[in-house]
Amino acid sequence: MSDLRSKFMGVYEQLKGDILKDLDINLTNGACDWVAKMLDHNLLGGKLNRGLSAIDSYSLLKEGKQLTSEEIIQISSLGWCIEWLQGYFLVHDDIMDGSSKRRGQPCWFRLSEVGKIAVNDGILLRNHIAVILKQHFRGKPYYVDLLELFNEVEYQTASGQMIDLITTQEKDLSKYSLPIHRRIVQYKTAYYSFYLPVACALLMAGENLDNHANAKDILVKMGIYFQVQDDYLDCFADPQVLGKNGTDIKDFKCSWLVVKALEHCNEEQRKLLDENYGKDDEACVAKIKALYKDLKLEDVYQEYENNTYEELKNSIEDQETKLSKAMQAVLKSFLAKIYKRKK
Ligand code: GPP
Ligand code: MG
Ligand code: MG
Ligand code: MG
Repeated sequence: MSDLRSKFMGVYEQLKGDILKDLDINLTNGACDWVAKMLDHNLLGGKLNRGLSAIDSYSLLKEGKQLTSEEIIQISSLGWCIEWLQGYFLVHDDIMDGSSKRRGQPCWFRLSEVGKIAVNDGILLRNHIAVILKQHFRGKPYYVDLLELFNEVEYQTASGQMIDLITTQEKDLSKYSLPIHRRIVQYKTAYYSFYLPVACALLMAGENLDNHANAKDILVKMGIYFQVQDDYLDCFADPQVLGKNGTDIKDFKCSWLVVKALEHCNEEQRKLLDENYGKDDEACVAKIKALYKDLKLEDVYQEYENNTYEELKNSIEDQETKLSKAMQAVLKSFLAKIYKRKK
C-alpha cells in the first residue's frame, strides 16, 4: 500500500473511532456494533478515487511542498467526507436501482438483517459528514464555505438522480437523446465525483472557488465522460472485475448505450429495442446486449473515449483557459486516472 493510501486508511480508523466513541456515550453497544459494521461495509472495498483525489489535488496545489501531519489529517478528513457522501448515495442508489452487488459484495440493503434499515443508514452516513466537518474545521475561515459546498453538491446530485429516475417512468424511448443523457449525468455524477474533491482542496488551500470557474467546467466535462464509462461498463464489463451487476437495461435507464443504439439502429432494430428494453427478464436483456454488439457500440465507445480524451487534454493545455500550472497538473492527474478504466 502506498504511504499516502495507508495514512488515508489511518484517518478512516480515527474518524470511525470518534463517531463510535460519541455513540458509546449516548446509545447502546448494539448501536456501536451496527454503525461499525455499516461503515466498513459501505465505505471500504472500493477504489477510494474521490477521497484520494482530494489529497492528490491538495498536494499538487501546494506544488510539491511537504505536507505537515496536521495538513495530511485535515485533507484526508475532507477526502473521507466525500467517501462518506458517496457511501450514502450508493446505499440509496442501490435500493432505487434494484441492484444486487456493489464492490464485489451484496448491496447493503440486500443483507437479511438490514433491508429497509438501509434507508436510515444512508441518512446516518450523511449526518456523519456534518459531525466530521464540525470536529475538524469549525474554527477555520472556510468552514461555512465547506458546509455550503457539501450542501450544494448533494442538492445537485439528488436533482440528477431525480431526472435519472423519472425519465424511466414513461417507457418511451423516443424521449431519450444525448442532451437529456448529458443533463442527467452532469448532475447525478459529475459535481460530487469530480468537482467536489478539487473544490475541497481549493478551500483548504485558502482559495475562493469563484476564481476557478474554468477548472470547474473541465471537471464537469470529465465527470460526464466518467459516467459514460460507467454506462458502458454496466453492459460490457466483467461483473467479477466491476464488482457489480449491470441494471441499466432492465431499469429502462437513459444510458449512453441506449442513446447511441437509437442513433444507429434501423427500423427492425428499433422494434427490438421497443419490445425488449426495460424488461426485468434475462432473455430480453440478452437480446438488447446482442443488438448492442450488432451495432458495434464497443467501437462507437472507443471512438468517443479517444476523442473525449483528446478534447479534455487540449482544453487543459489551452492558454485561453488560463489555468495555473498546479491546476493543470491536478486536472491531468484526474484524466490519467480514468482514461481507459476497466472498473
Ligand atoms: C451513479 O449512477 C449516480 C449516483 C450513485 C448518485 C446517486 C444519488 C443519490 C441522491 C442517491 P448509477 O446508478 O449508474 O451508479 P452505479 O452504476 O454505480 O449503480
Ligand atoms: Mg442509479
Ligand atoms: Mg445504480
Ligand atoms: Mg451505472
